[in-house]
Amino acid sequence: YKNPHYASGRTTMVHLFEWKWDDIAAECERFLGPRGFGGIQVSPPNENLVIWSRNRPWWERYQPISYRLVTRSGNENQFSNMVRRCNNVGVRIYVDAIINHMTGTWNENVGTGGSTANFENWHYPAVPYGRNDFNWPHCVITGSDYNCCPDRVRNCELSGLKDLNQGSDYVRQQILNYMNRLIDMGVAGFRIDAAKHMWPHDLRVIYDRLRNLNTAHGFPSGARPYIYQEVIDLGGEAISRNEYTPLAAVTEFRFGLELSQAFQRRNQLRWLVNWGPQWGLLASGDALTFIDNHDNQRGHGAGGNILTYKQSRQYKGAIAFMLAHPYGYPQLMSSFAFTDTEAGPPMNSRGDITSPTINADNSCGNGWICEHRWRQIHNMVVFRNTAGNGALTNWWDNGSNQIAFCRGNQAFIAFNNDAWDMDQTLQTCLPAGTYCDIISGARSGNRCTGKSIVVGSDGRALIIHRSNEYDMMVAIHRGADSRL
Ligand code: ARE
Ligand code: CA
Repeated sequence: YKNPHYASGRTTMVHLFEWKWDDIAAECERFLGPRGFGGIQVSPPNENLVIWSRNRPWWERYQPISYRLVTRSGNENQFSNMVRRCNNVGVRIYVDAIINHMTGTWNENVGTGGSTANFENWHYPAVPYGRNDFNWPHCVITGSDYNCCPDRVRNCELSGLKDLNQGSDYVRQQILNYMNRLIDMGVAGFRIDAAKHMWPHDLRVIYDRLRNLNTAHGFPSGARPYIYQEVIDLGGEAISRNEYTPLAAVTEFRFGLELSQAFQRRNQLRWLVNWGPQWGLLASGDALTFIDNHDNQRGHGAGGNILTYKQSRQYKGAIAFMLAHPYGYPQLMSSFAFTDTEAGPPMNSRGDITSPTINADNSCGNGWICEHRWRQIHNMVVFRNTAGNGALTNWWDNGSNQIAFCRGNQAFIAFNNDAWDMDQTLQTCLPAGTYCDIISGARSGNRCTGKSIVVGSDGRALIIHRSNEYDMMVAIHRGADSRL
């Protein structure tokens, strides 16, 4: 369950938060496929409670009312169409699966597909679930439970959301019907929402009864879904991420926290020389890595001082480090703009999500940030694909916030997060030639639209990087996108 089954040569997924299925299909064909993205995490595709009393917040999608595939992102046809079109251009789909709970009690009770529920009786007729399918006696998780009481974290309600009993064979079967239907449609795996709130032995039973990936969508025969479990473990709680790594991959929340610190100069970049398990991170193959996610970018979930699109210079630095460094399986965040942390995606007065527009410079409009379309970010996806399994070599640092390293004989990157200029001749590991920096620009025909870097026959290059430049890094690699 730890292999994302990316198409060959691809390495990176993006969370297209709250995007519509038709827009995602188009984005696969016009941008993500051609530019080497490996996959997409989509918002939960199953029916959720409509919450007009809070003006359709983003978090209504974490309140399931049934497993019918009808949401503001689209219907079942649109979903399966998207999966097919994305797979056709080499981009995999990963579903955010909410299987810990159903919607909490609320003053509204109609779902995005028209289903209703009788909350007081734990009755969800569109599944159907009834009283016996939930954990008893009824209880609600409190903050201190995370420190003392694993059984309460697993068997009580997370923020009042009705807590399903995954020990029940009937409940397991409903969950499996939902997930297996998605596998048949061609999805490549799942994010398991709130995995910490479910017993590892129950999850194991569910994972082991999932079907193999659909070979008609280009997966090898016998391929198991990629599963990354949302377990927030910043250390010191009663439940450890290590209880979940024997099952499948885990979201590594310490990764974005530490890099956010370092790129905000709360820690020197030179200490990243041994980035990985020596920092207390999971084994590389177990870790789904990211800087920000849809929760902590707005102060939900793990919190912490997390970099987001709002501090773009430092954010791009942290993302570039994530993508340049061999550790982990990276996921990019692609956001809609927000100031109100509860606000949902751009929508019209009927509550329909409005699509991103695409500007001439490739950026998005209409309220969508599309970090994945920022040149500094999508060019680094190509950098990572080019670096492949190449080892990290030629580490250099100035004893402060200037660092540089190579990946195999394929790629080289240098960062200057100091308040003074960088002026160094560095060993690059690349063949002699002129390379276009893929951060300040790109290669265009026989010239570079940004900086160019000359590598000598000894593999060394003069790297001059001012502290006041627009971005804090330069990156070059073999391959047509960078080498002249
Ligand atoms: C909303 C309202 C609540 C209301 C509830 C029920 O905000 O006030 O009581 O609905 O009506 C998201 C939002 C929630 C929202 C929920 C349902 O973040 O605010 O509740 O949707 O609409 C814990 C979990 C972790 C979870 C985070 C948010 O362990 O799994 O809390 N993250 C996932 C998703 C969220 C989603 C849910 C789960 C629910 O990514 O987007 O919630 O499906 C310590 C612990 C962490 C704990 C954290 C916060 O750090 O280590 O484990 O995270 O505190 O409590
Ligand atoms: Ca639970």
